[in-house]
Amino acid sequence: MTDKGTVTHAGILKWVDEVAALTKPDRVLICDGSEGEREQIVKECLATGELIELNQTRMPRCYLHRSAPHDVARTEHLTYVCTNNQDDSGPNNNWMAPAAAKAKLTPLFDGAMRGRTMFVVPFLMGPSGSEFSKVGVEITDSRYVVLSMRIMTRVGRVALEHLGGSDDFTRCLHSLGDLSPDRRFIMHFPEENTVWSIGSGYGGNALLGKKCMALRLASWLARKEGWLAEHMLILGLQDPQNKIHYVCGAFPSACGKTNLAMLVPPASMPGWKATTVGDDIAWLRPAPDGRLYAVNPEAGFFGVVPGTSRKTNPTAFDMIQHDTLFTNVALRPDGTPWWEGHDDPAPAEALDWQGRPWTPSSAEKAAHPNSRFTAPATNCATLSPEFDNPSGVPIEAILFGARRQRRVPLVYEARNWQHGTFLGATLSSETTAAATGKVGVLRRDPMAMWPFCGYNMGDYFQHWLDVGSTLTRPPKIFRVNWFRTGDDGKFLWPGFGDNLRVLQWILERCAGRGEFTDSAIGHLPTLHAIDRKGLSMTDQQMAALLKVDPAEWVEAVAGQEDLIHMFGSHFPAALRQEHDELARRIHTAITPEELEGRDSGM
Ligand code: GTP
Ligand code: SPV
Ligand code: MN
Repeated sequence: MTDKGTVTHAGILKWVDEVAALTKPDRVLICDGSEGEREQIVKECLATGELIELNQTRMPRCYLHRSAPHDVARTEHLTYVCTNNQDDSGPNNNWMAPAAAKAKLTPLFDGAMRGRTMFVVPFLMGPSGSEFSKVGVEITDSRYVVLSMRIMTRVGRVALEHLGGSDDFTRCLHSLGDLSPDRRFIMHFPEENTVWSIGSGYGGNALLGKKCMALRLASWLARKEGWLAEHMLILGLQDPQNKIHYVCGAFPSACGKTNLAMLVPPASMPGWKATTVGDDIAWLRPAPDGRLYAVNPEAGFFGVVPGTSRKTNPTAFDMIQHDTLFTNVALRPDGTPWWEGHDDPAPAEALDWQGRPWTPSSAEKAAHPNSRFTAPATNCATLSPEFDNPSGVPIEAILFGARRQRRVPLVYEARNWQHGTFLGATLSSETTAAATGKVGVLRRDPMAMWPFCGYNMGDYFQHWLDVGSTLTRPPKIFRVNWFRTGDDGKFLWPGFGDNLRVLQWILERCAGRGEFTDSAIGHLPTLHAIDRKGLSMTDQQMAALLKVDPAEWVEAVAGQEDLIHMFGSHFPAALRQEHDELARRIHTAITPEELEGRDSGM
């Protein structure tokens, strides 16, 4: 039985019929995005156990979803970019020939939706009426995915109207399959504007508008069309003179994008106001005025829950008190959620993320470290008035940030766009729980896009250089690190709202002010350039945060050779020059004795 709703688009209907013939669902429902539809799907989820109702008096329309225990994060080793020519996907992606990938997955999709409903979700990435925006249609057998897509994207009529009679929509096919990691694949076909994902219900694997379409496929398209699809937050900052500035920041997964996007200025910085445009993805286009403009293609926030509190991120904390889906958090007896880093102390008893009894003496964490909230952007109190602006916002600065306990200073500035591209290309970060695998291991993550670039990253670096050369007023580029630690293992920088102090220096630099020294690695703030008013931080502590130890950087330079070799002839000559220049400056700054006994590293 097919309920076509109001859809008349022949291309969509034809594809729906083809998928239904393969997956053999009991029922097909084409979603319209209405409130009644949401209520109906929630009701079904409560009946099947896909959702648990949270305390509706205190947290209206909030629900808890518990995933399968082995389906809690992105699985990068099961994620493929399937291009006809392997070189096009690059050493940064797993590759399979498109025909081989389809031959592998077709039997897995065959009959996969038997006994289930097949939902068809037309969605729009980007503001309605924007030349940036793209339409996708996700077919899924997961109600949780439908409810999440309704929050994370603009669903229903708005998407169909944007599409009109065009056949230019991304075909996003998703099934939970049997949820076994042995039969889990996330396959991208950039040459066919198509994604096939089976075996996972987790965010980045299953909400196909997000990482699959808005980053991997969009980055491929962006290269063809002369723009950039990036893993970036977009933040508006109103200074005490009431001038509004926009900055973007690329930080790897679980490295602070959502928190920076919702920054609350410290009390000692009156007159500053922060607004949120996006927390995870930015589509950036050169405009006729020579500047780079950004839109957030998403309509909601899929954020890391642990560590979210009234102290660290009050905006997010308030936002998730209503209309929010929680995934894999703990449940208190009063029907409210709890997690590590919550303002409330650990409850005497609770159910952990898998629904097992938990007490503070339990060995395991109550909430999964990658537990998530899914909340609509319109519930964010700091949402920028420009959020829906079809032209986007002009970007003054781009930040590359990562989790680095050692070596990397709090902030430094690239000398120009080419040097900034080099800083992005050589980014590396300690791994987090957002992807399966070991946590805390240093790995390369150029531009925070390693898991998300849908083509050869050597070509991607060149594309960055090419886009920069079209800009007459390019953003300034900075590297930041909130996560440097002292000898005691504690963070040296307070982070969160106090990151505005660093942003203030960044905006000063954009205006041609702000004190700096030209260090071997780039422009470094002088000891007093970053405002510490209201912070109890000594000169020694600030010096430790800003320290550039040439001996430590020798290791970094040596490690970059691996990156350069990995991309062979695809690695841009201009970035190799930047590498040589860094090596030259570092070696000038170091004594021969210091050079001995150093290994290569990142
Ligand atoms: P994804 O959604 O995975 O892309 O992550 P994200 O980059 O948006 O990271 P998020 O802002 O959710 O932060 C991840 C974790 O880092 C949370 O536990 C935060 O509390 C913590 N965090 C964020 N900003 C800071 C900071 O400035 N300092 C410190 N010490 N921790 C931070
Ligand atoms: C990330 O891992 O960078 C996320 C979460 O933003 S997911 O959408 O699952 O990729
Ligand atoms: Mn992310």
